[in-house]
Formats: sequence, C-alpha cells, structure tokens
Amino acid sequence: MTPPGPTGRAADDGPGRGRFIVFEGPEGSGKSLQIERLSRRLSERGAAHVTTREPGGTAAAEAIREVILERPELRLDGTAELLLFSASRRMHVEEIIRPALERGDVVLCDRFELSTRVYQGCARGVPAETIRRVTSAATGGLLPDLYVVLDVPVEVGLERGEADGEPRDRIEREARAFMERVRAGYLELAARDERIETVDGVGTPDEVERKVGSLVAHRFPSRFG
Ligand code: Z5A
Repeated sequence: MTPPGPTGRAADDGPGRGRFIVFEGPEGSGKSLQIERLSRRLSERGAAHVTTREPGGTAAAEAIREVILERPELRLDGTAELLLFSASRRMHVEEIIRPALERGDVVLCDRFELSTRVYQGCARGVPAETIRRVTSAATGGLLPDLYVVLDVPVEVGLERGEADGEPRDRIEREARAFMERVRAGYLELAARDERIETVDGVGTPDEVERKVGSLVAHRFPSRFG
C-alpha cells in the first residue's frame, strides 16, 4: 500500500498533485549529485520541478545557514540548532515548497525534517517530542511523499568530503562518534517508517543513479515510470 502524501492522499494518486521527494544521508553520501541527475531526467521529460536544499532556499534561510554552519566560533547547543534549522525550514516551506506542490511540481529537496530528527535528535540528544512540536510549528504538518536515504559508511563519506576540497563546516567538524550516531540514526528511523527508503550509496554515481531511478519509478510511476 502506498503511504499517504502531504495532504493525506495516496503517494501517487495522479498527475495533478505535486510530489515532495527529499534526499537524506550522512555527509558525502552523494545527495546533491543524485538530485542533479534526477533533475536532469525530469527536465528531459519536460516535467515541472524545483530543486532546493536545507538549510537554505530563501534569503532568510540562507542567512540562517551561515549562522549555523559557517560560524564555528558561536556556541549553539542541540536545542538552539533545532530552533535555527526550524526557522529556516518555516520560510522554506512557506515560500518555496508549498507553492511548488500547489502548482503540481515535483520538489527535490536536499535534507528536510528527517535531518533534524537524526542530527539534533539521535546525535545531539534533543528529545523526540521537543523536535516533533517545533517541527510541526515550522512545517504546518507538511511531510514528504518519500525520503530517499543514501546510506554510506562513515569513512566513505569522509573520504568523499576530503576529496572535494571544501572547508569543513561546524557540523562536519564533529568527531567520528557523532558521524556514527548519524548513520545509525538514519537506519533506525528508516526501519520504523515506510515513507523512508534506504538506498545503498556505495558504488559509482551511475550505479547509485540506477537504484534511485528504479525506486522513484516504482513509487511514482506517473512521474518517473
Ligand atoms: N543539518 C542538521 O544538523 N539539521 C538539519 O535539520 C539540517 C541540516 C537540515 C548541511 O550541510 C549540514 O546541516 C549537514 C547536516 C546539518 N551537516 N553535515 N554533515 P551541507 O548542506 O553543507 O552539506 P551536506 O548536506 O552534508 O552535503 P555534502 O557533504 O556536500 O554531501 P552530499 O550532498 O550528500 O554529497 P555530494 O555533494 O553529492 O557528494 C560529495 C562528494 O562526493 C562530491 O565530490 C561528489 O562528486 C562525490 N560523490 C558523490 N557521489 C559519489 C559516488 N557514488 N562515488 C564517488 N564519489 C561520489
């Protein structure tokens, strides 16, 4: 049975309604690359879609991103991070995601509230109920139709991150044990929620693309079949 979509309907109930697909995973799991490839595939089919990311997507959210990620000298505990990511999410949902879904577009988003449950919840220890309440205020209850979690061992993600030569942000500077809690958190939450699908992110970009392609074609045949 297909899970309910953001409005409570089945996930693939016809071409008129937008689809909200979120890519998740630890650092270096290949989300951005796979979103780019799926976006190219939708463009070739002439399918209206939006690609976006969290934290970010609006001017306010990009400013909040800078505070959270690019200012490692600022002390922020897990609850402060939750509130900042949620403020960014609020404007992202209101200005970008909900309008696109109402137009009937596919939204491909790099991270959403599952990142908060994993990074601030499983890895930093903020209680799940606190996260649930704050997130619900930020999103108005909007949930993705599908989460695609790209799973890679911590060392694979770190190697890819080192190879791309980008400076490490505040969260990427965390210790190895933190990264292990992140990976375990994704796997644990995926096991309990049918909206979350895990895809093995190890392999060449083409191999991962094929796995993602067959997953979305199965879930959303009217858009990707
Ligand atoms: N965060 C949070 O704590 N709470 C929240 O609620 C939210 C976020 C929303 C955002 O960082 C940080 O915020 C993130 C979680 C936290 N911190 N961490 N970790 P970001 O947006 O700056 O970065 P990221 O989301 O972690 O992305 P990333 O590290 O850039 O990874 P990616 O998008 O998954 O991977 P990629 O850019 O597609 O690929 C990384 C490199 O690997 C690149 O050079 C690729 O060419 C290469 N690559 C990709 N796929 C492959 C394969 N299959 N083989 C070989 N090489 C590959």
